[in-house]
Amino acid sequence: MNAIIISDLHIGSAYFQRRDFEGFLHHLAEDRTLILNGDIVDCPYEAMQKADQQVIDRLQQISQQQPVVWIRGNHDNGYLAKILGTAEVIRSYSIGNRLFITHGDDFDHIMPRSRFFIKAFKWMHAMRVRLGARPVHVAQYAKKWAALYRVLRKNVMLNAVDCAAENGFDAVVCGHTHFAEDLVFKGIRYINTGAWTEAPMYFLQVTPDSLELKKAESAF
Ligand SMILES: [Mn+2]
Repeated sequence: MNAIIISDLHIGSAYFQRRDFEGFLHHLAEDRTLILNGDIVDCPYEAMQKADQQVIDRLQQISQQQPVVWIRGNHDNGYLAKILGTAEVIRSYSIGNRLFITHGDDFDHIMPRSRFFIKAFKWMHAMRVRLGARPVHVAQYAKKWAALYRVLRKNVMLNAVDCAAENGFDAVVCGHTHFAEDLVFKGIRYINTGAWTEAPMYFLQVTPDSLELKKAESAF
């Protein structure tokens, strides 16, 4: 199977790298399955501006020509009904026992338990931007808090690896943390495809015998 896996586009967010993504779709080979691994839209309850809606329309169009799999992320909740019929919408997907694909919010046991802290953190970030700090996605700002961010990332990775091992997979790919990485832990390969809210953006190229995490710019 030939597939391209991407995650965390956050279409509708001010930080969605739309032009780059349009270029990426333009160069997408027709013989690939496109796997959208969660958080494809930023806010399912808000109307999108025209340019963002056009990206969704383009994805729908692509799904009529080649297989598109939409894996639900925590941000996509509530959006699913609008695209049913054109793309397959699921919670996880697997390619044989080679690769387990899921967004990663199910592996995140920290953020859902820290709602108050996260709310306060987002508020602080929004205030900083309002007061003139460089506007970046809140996840990009959170990376400055390196120790804290590492704990969140590691938690998702450890649970993902355990899940893959228990279910007999060689590798697991997630998004959710907005941090691209490719490592091996306890003999399981863990890949994270990062996010399209800050450069560089990444995609995972799946061929019958390889998994390769690549920078999006290499696809143009
Ligand atoms: Mn996300």
